Amino acid sequence: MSEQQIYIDGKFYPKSEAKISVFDHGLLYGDGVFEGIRAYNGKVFLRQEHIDRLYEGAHFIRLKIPLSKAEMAAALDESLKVNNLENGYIRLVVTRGVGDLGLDPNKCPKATVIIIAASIKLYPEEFYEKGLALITAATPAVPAEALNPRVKSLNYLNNILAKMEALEAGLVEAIMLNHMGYVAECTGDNIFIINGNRLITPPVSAGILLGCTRNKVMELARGAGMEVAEENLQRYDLYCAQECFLTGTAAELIPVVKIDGRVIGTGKAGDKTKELLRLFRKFIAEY
Ligand code: PXG
Repeated sequence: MSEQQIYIDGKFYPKSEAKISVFDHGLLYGDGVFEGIRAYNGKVFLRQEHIDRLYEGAHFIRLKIPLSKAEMAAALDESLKVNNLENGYIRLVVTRGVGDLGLDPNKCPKATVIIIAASIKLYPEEFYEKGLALITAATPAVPAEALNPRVKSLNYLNNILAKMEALEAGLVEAIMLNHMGYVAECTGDNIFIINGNRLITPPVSAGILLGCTRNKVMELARGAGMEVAEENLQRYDLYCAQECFLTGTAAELIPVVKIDGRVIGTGKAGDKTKELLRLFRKFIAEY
């Protein structure tokens, strides 16, 4: 197999030659935005949704992306093609670009655009059948007033600290609460509960990333006749929920059966959760 080809600023480089400057402010300051995107059956999944979120986040941090949205879409497609990938994972990164050793973003004349298309290591099927156990992290979510988590920025340290707590506990994900004590999201996934016919997830005002998977699952649930609500949740609501699950690009939709050592619902993947997973996988297959 030929070497993986990485897109940097309009050109493809073999992985071993794909390098950026040590003066790039993405590295020096975490100044930039990114997306994690899936490809299924040779198509970039939710391509427009990811591009729209990237450009909105870039706008918020006053970063001009040197490509039109259409050009970016074409670059994503090209990255799949060049790497002969049908199914995989695409990391799209836009940094402030090369500057000097000060914070001043005006010293960075041009943003750096990087696209890495790779194969993806899937979560074991067991997670989907048996469900995950989670803990609530002691590390709180970054307040929206500081750096709004709606921006998928290159500053993920806070989430990484919470992820370490999960790993320390032998788990793969942790729930992050906001500064009010309400549930925000997990380190790389959004969270949902189900009670009766109601699907409930924290609102954007809780300080979350508006997940592309989250939005699609809410749409599918409405289509299936469920009532969908965005409401602030306390840990109480999680502990007493009938069903719970996570959504994310990598995870797709994974049932949650234990939180902080407490059994959620029946302790098995919930029926409504399984139905939503089925609908989501059907949507992917027909995409
Ligand atoms: N919250 C956070 C903080 C995230 O980083 C999500 C929610 C889910 O959003 P999407 O749009 O993916 O439904 C994310 C996304 C990885 C990885 O490599 C993480 C994400 C996406 C892709 C890969 O761990 N996080």
